Amino acid sequence: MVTHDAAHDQHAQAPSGWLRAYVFSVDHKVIGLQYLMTSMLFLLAGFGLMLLMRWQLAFPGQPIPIIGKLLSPSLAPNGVMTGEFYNALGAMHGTIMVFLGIVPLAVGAFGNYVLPLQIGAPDMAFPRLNMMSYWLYLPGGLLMLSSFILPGGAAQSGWTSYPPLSIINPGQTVWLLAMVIIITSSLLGAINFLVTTLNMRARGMSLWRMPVFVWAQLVTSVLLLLAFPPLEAAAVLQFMDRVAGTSFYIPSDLVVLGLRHRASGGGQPLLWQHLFWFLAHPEVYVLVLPPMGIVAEIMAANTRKPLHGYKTIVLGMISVGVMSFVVWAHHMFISGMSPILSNFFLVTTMIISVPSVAILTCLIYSLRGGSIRFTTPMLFALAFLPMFGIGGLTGLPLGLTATDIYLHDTYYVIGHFHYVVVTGSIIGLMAGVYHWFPKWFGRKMDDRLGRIHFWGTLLSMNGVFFPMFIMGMAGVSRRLWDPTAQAHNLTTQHLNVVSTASAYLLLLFQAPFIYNFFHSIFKGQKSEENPWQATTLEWACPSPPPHGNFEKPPCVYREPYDYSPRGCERDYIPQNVEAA
Ligand code: HEM
Ligand SMILES: [Cu+2]
Repeated sequence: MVTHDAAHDQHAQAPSGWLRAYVFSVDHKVIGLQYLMTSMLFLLAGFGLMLLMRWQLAFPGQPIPIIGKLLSPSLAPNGVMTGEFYNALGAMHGTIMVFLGIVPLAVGAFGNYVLPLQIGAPDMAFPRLNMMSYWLYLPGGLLMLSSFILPGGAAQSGWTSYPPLSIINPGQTVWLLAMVIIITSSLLGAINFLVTTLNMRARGMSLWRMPVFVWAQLVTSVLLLLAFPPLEAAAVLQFMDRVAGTSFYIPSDLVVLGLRHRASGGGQPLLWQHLFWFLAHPEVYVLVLPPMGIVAEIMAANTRKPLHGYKTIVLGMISVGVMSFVVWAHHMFISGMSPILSNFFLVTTMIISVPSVAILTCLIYSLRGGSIRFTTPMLFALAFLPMFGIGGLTGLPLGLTATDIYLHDTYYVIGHFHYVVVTGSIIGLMAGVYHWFPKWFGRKMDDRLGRIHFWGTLLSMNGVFFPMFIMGMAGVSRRLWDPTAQAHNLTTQHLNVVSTASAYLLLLFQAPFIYNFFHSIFKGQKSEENPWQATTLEWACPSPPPHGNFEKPPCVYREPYDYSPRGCERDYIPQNVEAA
């Protein structure tokens, strides 16, 4: 592999100068950590917006304590948030969490730092492109956030931005601009991951010897590369509808506040829905495949046995990826599509759940006969299995047209996808932080604080999201500013209080994590190269790895998870070790 060795030579020289080393770095590890810090801050910001919304939902019409006084009277007169502000919080919460929180954390942070190490590469294939990806993400994200203080305020049309609402609501123009920047950043990253994985693998690292996490990133990159361009194009068209008088999405004779919309003429609101969901369904797998990969790595290292069904898991991920492009209209069953079409999407949706269940079954089966180490990352990885299971299974009634007609746009949907992305993805990503922290910083996080964080987080997350299933089945709609305005919601209003109280509890239980994270960077127990006695290549270089990662290019001699091999005194053989 010529490219590989040439790249090692290029990287012998470490960058000089503080700015080149830490700010405009082209080193995948520095960029990974930049992504890590930034995306976690965005997650916290998105969480904060949600805490404000949860106050209004539990105690509609009552002033928000403390923060209510600080907000401008146009947003919250006398501390009570307006409906418009509620909508802006909702739209920005969803957008920030998905596009600025989880994707950059799962791909930008974990992918960037861990993937090159796991395939034995000295860096990414295109280091400058990598730097550019981060330096588009940060300004794009800040632009998105700054819309709160720009004229017109933040977008108010949900993270889905359906027209015609999105064409007439204020704030949307900045949202569209920021989205175009963020999508471009993701595309640059996706190309880089793809080329790196295919071209930069160490000698002996055949595709079937790649760790599951690398496969997950590879499939994710393909999804990003194929799904994001349609949304980017769609966003440009919506932008034109707002600023250039075009009418791609505006129907004829649209009347707004009693006046005929000036640009209305033959546009199709449904076109946006198709383009949006063509991205957004594959996107849910972008959110969930990397955490699945992380969980697989952690389970192998903490059960001390090879993963059950490595190839099934990989083929499962590939089939989920392929299938994710033919299920998108299950989000649109009630948009008036023909029953022939809706039956098609019903069937594909049922089919896509098969590989997902296969992956989960393999992971659960991997526990059988293992000598399990209940470390903090392993606790998070274990919790991922049933929690993601609830998320996935509650998707089935949404994929069946008969039940979705009732459940669509209720709190049941909110419960469903939050189980997938919060108790699933975020729990999986947390597991990854505890697992790879020693590699990143050369020190371990505290186990006792980790356990407090784990149990508090798991219980309060369920407290936030489980009541939503009940509310949804009782008929409570999503995107409500004041649930008590409709009589039928009153029967479940107490559940909104439970959910809100759990959300504040969830905030409280992040304190041990935040303290542990920063404290351990400086004062944590020192960690050796391979603290978990794991087999994959990232553990075969120093912690943290130097510039260029490996002292000499590693060679791979075996499958990724050679744990408890027969006739060997150690219970693991790393991938780069030739003889047992
Ligand atoms: C695997 C990770 C998954 C994620 C991240 C996810 C995420 C989401 C999101 C964000 C929505 C809300 C869309 C909206 O704003 O209306 C949603 C709705 C939906 N999900 Fe999932 N989902 C996942 C898995 C599944 C599975 C496994 C199924 C079915 C087999 C499924 C079926 C649906 C359907 C049909 C809807 C539309 C419901 C409606 O609009 O009434 N999802 N999902
Ligand atoms: Cu979908």
